[in-house]
Formats: sequence, structure tokens, C-alpha cells
Amino acid sequence: MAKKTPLQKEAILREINKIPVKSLIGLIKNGDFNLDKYIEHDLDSNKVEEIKKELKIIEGGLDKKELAKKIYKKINDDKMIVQHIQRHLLNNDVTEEGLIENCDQIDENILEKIKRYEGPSISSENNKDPLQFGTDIFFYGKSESGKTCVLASIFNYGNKAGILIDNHKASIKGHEYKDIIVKELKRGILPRRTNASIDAVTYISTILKVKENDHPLNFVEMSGELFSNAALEFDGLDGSIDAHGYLSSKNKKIFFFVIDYQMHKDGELGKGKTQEQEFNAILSLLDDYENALDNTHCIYIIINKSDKFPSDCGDKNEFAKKYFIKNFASVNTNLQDKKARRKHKLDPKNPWLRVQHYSIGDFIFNNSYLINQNDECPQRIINSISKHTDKDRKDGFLDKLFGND
Ligand SMILES: Nc1nc2c(ncn2[C@@H]2O[C@H](COP(=O)(O)OP(=O)(O)OP(=O)(O)O)[C@@H](O)[C@H]2O)c(=O)[nH]1
Ligand SMILES: [Mg+2]
Repeated sequence: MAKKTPLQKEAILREINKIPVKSLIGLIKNGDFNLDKYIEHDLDSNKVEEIKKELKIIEGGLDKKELAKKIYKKINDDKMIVQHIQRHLLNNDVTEEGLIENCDQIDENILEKIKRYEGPSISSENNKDPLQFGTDIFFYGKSESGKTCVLASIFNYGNKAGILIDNHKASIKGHEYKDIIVKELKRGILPRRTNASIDAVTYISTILKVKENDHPLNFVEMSGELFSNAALEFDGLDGSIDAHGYLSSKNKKIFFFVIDYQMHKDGELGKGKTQEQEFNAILSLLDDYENALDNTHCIYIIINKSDKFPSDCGDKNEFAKKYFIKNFASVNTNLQDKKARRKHKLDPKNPWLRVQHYSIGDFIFNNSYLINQNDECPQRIINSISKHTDKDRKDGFLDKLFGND
């Protein structure tokens, strides 16, 4: 077998846990890698054991000190996630004292958190209830752009501030899901990827109370992959964008287009369309839902993960606006065009299009563990939503809800 090129090696190490053990052994025999390299790149421990057995590598044969050094470096370079650090600790690849001594971010307190870390425990499930009367809030954006995190952070802040009250008459499954992701977020644990199936599309019904006014809201949770699949299907037959008919409901709407700043800055390395291409595709699909757009209070462009903005970026919302206009020019033109076409229907006091930065807080360990929650972002967004939905009150929307008309 010909030796792998450095690029091929890099690709293999990136996807190490997807490669069959047999091939991994072949690569060692071929002289491309040694087992240390695999361990350093977080190969699952059971696979490591299999390889050791096969190659009769005995414990102690590996240079433990060298391996530990590489692990500490990876942690310090912010390239290792909390689950992998925990596993290296369990495998005795590193010691507790070694972590504290050699890793800048790890002290006694963080070490305890690593030891006690448990992954996220729940996935969203369709709640089967029909959508409640209120304003529906949709999140669109690529997988991993941070939609579920934004949702959890809004609820976390809203509950803490006492302004989001569960509407238990509906969306029981949605509430169960929301309660758990919020509880876990408080402990630094981030939600798992939302399943890319219509069945995982759910909503959480809540009442936003501002100045003793009630604003009923339905937050719709959906996976980015489902959104990507919808963006690929242009024949109009694909129902994923209108899962459970939520998009075509008569309710008023708010859209969050979540743009992953970090993904864009890193060069959109993932497979499939870029974020810009996907948003344009989604906007074309939304053309089939004229009513939804006509009934839309606001489209928020969320430039997400703003904790990764340059430290000298100045005002984050200004930076986000400029970033969007410069780097997502075609999406901006597309949206401006949609806005111009319904100019006469729009609320002159509240912009139909808003660009906002968002960050759920401060992270450590390659964005896998949240150490501080940001309250400013959810507060600003909730405030803004309440201004848009205030118009519903003036239009008698709530009277309809409570049957007073
Ligand atoms: N730096 C930073 N990273 C974030 C932030 N929010 C989310 N992340 C990272 O992005 C990852 C994905 O977040 P999710 O909310 O699960 O993404 P999603 O868009 O819901 O993904 P799908 O469910 O697959 O569509 C998280 O696990 C974090 O690592 C943020 O504010 N800042
Ligand atoms: Mg999600």
C-alpha cells in the first residue's frame, strides 16, 4: 500500500472513529501511523484495546509521558472536548494532578466538573399537539450553528427573570424537552444534535409576560440537517420545511436565521451547501409560503457564537451587521427584495429585518463546556420580540385568543 499523503493523514485523523479497526491496523503496519497518534486523536478506547490485542502491544510499551504531554498540549490549544478529557483520565493516559499542573484552564473546580461530566440526556420528540394560538418562532440554520443552544438560553434567561411562563395546556413533550435542556445548560452541558426527522420537530408553548401584558409564543425546534434537506429539494413536494403544517398555520411568525460566525470564518469546511447558499435556497422555498411571510413580524439574522468575534470588534451588533452585509450580500439582497414587496404591510415602528449578535456564554474545551451564561443576548432578543408582539395586542390578536371579541 502506498504511503498516505499528509493531507490524507489529516483527513483520516479527523474521522478516526469512523474508520474500521482493520483499516487502522493496516495503516499502522504500513508505517503511516502509530497507536499513540490514534490515541492522541481520541480513538475510542475499545478500538484502542482491539488494536493493542491484534498488534500484541503491551501496556507500558507506549511512552506514557509523551502521550500525556501531547494531551496537555491539545487541551491548552483548546482542541479537546470535555468528553475526551474525561476518557483520557479514566484510561489513566493522564492524571488529575497532571491536568491541574499542565493545563491553564483546569483547576480543582473544573477538574471536578470533568470527572462528573455526563453527556446530554434528551432528544426532542414531536409533541403531537396542534400548534397553539400565538406567535410562532422558527429557527433556521445549518446543523451545529447553535439553534438549540439559543433556544435553551432564551428559556434559561426567561425563566430566571420570571418573564416566560410555561403554557402547560399544550406541548407537554416540548416542555419536558425544554426543561431538561435548560437544566443541563445550567450545568454547562450542551444539547445533543437535534435528530434530522420530522418526528423530532417539536414546539414549546410559552407566555411572555412584559409589563403585565401576555404574549403567547410557540418556539419551534427543528434540526439543521432537516433544514439542509429541505434546501436541497426544490420540487415543492418536500414537507420538511412545513413539518406538521407549522409554517402554514395562521399564526403570526418570527424567523431566526442563525448564522454560525465561527463556521463561516473557518471557511465552511463541512459538506453540502455553504450557509449563504442554504439561506438563499430556504428563501426560495419560503416564496411558496407567501402567507407566512406576509404574517411575519420580523426576520432576525442572528450572527451566532459572537464570543468568537475579534476582541477589538467594537460594538458587537454593529460588527454583526457589517459582517452580514459584507459576507452574506446575496441573502441580504434577497431579504431586502422580500421586504420591498410587502412594504405597505409592514409595521413602520418595528423593522422587519434585524441583524443581532448572539452568544450563549463563555466556553472552554473546544466549545464543549459552558462556564458562564450570557444574559445580555437573551434579554435583548426577548425585549425585541415583545415589541413586535405588542402590535398583536393593539390589533386585537389577544382578544381573539381569550375570546373577548
Ligand atoms: N463559541 C460558541 N459556541 C457555541 C455557541 N452556541 C453553540 N455553540 C456550539 O455549537 C454546538 C452546536 O449547537 P446546537 O445548538 O446543538 O446546534 P444546532 O444548530 O441546534 O444543531 P442541529 O440540532 O444539528 O441542527 C454546541 O454544541 C457548541 O459547541 C455560542 O454561543 N458560542
Ligand atoms: Mg439543534
